[in-house]
Amino acid sequence: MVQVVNLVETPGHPLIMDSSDPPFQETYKVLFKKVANKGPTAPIVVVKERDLPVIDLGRLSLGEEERRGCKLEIARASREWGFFQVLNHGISREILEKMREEQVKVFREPFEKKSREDKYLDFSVGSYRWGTPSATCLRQLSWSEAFHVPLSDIISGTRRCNSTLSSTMEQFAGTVSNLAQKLAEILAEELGHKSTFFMENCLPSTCYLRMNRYPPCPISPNVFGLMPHTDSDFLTILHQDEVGGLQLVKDGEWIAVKPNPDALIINIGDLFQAWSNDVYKSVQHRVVTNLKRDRYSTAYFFCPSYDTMIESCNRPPVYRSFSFREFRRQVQEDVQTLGHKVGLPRFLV
Ligand SMILES: O=C(O)CCC(=O)C(=O)O
Repeated sequence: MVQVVNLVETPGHPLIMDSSDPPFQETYKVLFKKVANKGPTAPIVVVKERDLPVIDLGRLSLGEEERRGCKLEIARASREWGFFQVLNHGISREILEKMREEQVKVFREPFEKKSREDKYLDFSVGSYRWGTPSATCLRQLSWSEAFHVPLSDIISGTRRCNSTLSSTMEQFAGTVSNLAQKLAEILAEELGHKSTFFMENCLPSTCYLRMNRYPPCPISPNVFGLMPHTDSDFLTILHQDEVGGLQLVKDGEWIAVKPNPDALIINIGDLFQAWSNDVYKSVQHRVVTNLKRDRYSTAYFFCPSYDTMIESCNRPPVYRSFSFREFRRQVQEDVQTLGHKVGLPRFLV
């Protein structure tokens, strides 16, 4: 494999990257130099590792009492943490492994090839992302690459792509979308709403699949793999590998999530926080880099169609109603003009 020596070196870490890695160091050399000139920066605060609530979804197929208990736990974790893990989630190990295998394969392709994703994979233009084009300081840089793919690109009927990767993605998304529907319905029901809203508005073709790769970062443990953010969806289902690095805010402090190979991670997104009138919490999360190891994760974003109106299910509403299109536009505008997402505070009544 072709190797290029990068431009900024730190003692003890000769910076070698291979041809599949995006050119982080060359592209962001001004940011790295700024930091090198300033001397050591304040480290990302050391965080405690904690287990997230773990919920066994197998209980949903047991008797009434078990089912009830399980639903209450899902709602409680969504109120108190905005994050939880699920076991016996119905996604087979085989599908998860196949998805990971395909993901590793595609990220191993040369950078030049990946960045022509529309020609090479037939994904929509802009699906392949890396770094943070708008970063003006190191803290705004995400040391990662991703394929952020609208599922309308790959689902049957409208299929534009015809590769093992896209059929694996389709299979993965098909099973994960059932889980997302089930969880959304439970969360609505626990707010007292037996709703067909999610079934009608969040179709497999309106959701997104994001394959993330976090290359080892030899520069500094202070570089984020993914900047702190909340998700702009109803809920996210995440499958991560054993490397670790995901952190989230709990009671005002950053905590690290201990990887659990049998579990999927669920988190509440901004749209559910608005829909539930602030009952369920969309919390900030981020990924920290690893000095030596690649890390992979796959996220399924449960989203409605762009015209869907998001209205609080309770009165008086905390947020004015808005369409998903409006929300996304505002997020994009804020990122471009301010360098960061503002999110729900823009929509307060
Ligand atoms: O990789 C992870 O653990 C988190 C991914 C994430 O937050 C995202 O893709 O938005």
